[in-house]
Amino acid sequence: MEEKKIIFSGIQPSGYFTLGNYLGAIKNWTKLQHEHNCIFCIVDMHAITVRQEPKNLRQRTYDSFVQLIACGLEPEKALLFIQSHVPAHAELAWLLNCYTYMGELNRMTQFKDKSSRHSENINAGLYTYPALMAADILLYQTDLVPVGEDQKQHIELTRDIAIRFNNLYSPTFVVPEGYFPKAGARVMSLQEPDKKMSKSDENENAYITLLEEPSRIMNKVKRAVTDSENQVRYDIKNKPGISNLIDIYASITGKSIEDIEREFSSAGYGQFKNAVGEAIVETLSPIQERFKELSKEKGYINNLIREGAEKAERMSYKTLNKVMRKIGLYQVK
Ligand code: AQP
Repeated sequence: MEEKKIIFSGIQPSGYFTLGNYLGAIKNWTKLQHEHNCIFCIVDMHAITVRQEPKNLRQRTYDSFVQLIACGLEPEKALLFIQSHVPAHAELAWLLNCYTYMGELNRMTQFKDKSSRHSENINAGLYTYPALMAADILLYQTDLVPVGEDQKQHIELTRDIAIRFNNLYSPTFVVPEGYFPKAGARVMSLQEPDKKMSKSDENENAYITLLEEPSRIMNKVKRAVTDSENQVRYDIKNKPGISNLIDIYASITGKSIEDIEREFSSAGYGQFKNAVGEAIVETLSPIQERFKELSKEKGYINNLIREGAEKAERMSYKTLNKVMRKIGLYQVK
């Protein structure tokens, strides 16, 4: 029998989860939890690399946990926890910082992108974000990291750090691989379709959140930037807006791009956008219902949060102790 793989992935509570987060990450996680040993983490320490309002961050972190369960993650199957509750993440991140080169960090496009968007706060945490991400992944001896394509570069760096450490000392970390979904890997902004959809975009019309009301969803899709051809045809280079909507529709319905083009060959953009909007609403409605019910159960949710952290702590300290020993940090036996 094939051995179960260890899967790790994280998500930031830096805003409310978007359709991009769902199609690129969470939806996949709900499938993977049945086949593998899955660990999913709300990475609040990553979120503070950009200034957050404390009250909002606190609420969003709780809501993020509830949303993951509402989306179908089962705490009996997958380990769910909040990053800052497990100190080994910060501890290993410091150690790995000493094995990560500035030249490597300088090349990270997410750093370039976020530092240009937050020029008033280009902090060291934003710069060393990939070392914390490497720590998140390597602590659990992860085999696979399911992420959207935007994270490819960070996964490569995590692999390089793991290989470097293993070569310097002796095999310590499993060298993880990225695992990218075929559909939904890169959901683009509805307003600037050459940029990815982001939960922290200043323009609210650029993204759809999982908790958004149906009428707002329909409106946002209607307003999505397209082109003047009025022909539902996939062409990322010349028709990025409509191609993005086709991608979203394909990812939700499971239909192929060719089938969608055929189905809407005589329809205009208005009719197609209507179908896309309705498909999104239909997918999100049951999630919203469950979210409403679950968020009232604060005692139950807080217990799950506590249990997740305890389990993650036990697992992560095994790796952390090994790393400290290999580096030569003095330990009392
Ligand atoms: N637009 C996207 N399309 C597909 N996948 C996406 N992901 C994010 N945006 C898209 C995937 O969602 C997971 C969690 O991402 P994250 O919250 O850790 O950080 P992020 O990638 O920086 O997401 P956002 O929404 O863009 O957050 P902000 O605005 O705070 O930077 C990852 O697997 C990611 O690939």
